[in-house]
Amino acid sequence: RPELQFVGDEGKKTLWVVFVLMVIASAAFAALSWRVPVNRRLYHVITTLITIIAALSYFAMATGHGVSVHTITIRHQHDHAPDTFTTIKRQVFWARYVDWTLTTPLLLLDLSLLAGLNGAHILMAVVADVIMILTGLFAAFGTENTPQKWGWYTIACIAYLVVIWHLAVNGRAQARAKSQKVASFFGSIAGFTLVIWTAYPIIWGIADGSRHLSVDGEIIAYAVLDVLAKPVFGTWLLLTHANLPETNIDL
Ligand code: RET
Repeated sequence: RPELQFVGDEGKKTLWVVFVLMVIASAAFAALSWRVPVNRRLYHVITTLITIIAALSYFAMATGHGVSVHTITIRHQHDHAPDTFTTIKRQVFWARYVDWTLTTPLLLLDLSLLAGLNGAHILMAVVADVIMILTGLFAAFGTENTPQKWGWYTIACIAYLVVIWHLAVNGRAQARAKSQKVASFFGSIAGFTLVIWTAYPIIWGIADGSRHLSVDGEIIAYAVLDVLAKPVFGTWLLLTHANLPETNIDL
């Protein structure tokens, strides 16, 4: 009989709560955009899209979509007896990867515009970011405990380092060239982002990767990170931007 690793009541409730928070954040960010002229709304538009996409993904997950069940067979070798096998069936929420493929580039765009990164650096950071998420998806769909799975994970981590390099090194230098105030705000919000984003591969390793964390535990851990990375990040960015004319982007 397979061991079942499925979402429980706690997990379902969490998915609905985050869905509601993402809807509220989207409405609040849209409302904030009406307080500035249309040509000053770029950060508002990007940030609102981020929480709208997250709301859609959470709605899918809360209603039981965007998830598939993976069967993992683990082989146990014994010295003086034939091998035995145990089977795990675990839900994998692939809707997250659809969300992340779209929202992490948008989050990077927010940070890149804030720093004043040039087009080539933005493009390279975004491409590395998409590679990170899609190779992470390949890793999540490696249903056996095979080396390939952790190979994909390693490639995703390298892509993540490329993203960090573009934002941390080039982003910081560009922000400094803009003004001291922009540099200090970029340092704070990019530092916050770095800490939150780095928690994702750690949770992935404990949950999707090695299955030490239950499906509900995984949902709750990602829920906390998602709220920090999107609504909290967005509120901080938009409110600070309102008082920092050097961050204006004219469209
Ligand atoms: C994966 C697994 C493979 C290794 C790495 C990962 C990184 C994921 C990140 C996700 C960030 C998500 C955000 C969502 C917004 O709410 C794909 C988990 C490095 C950094 C910010």
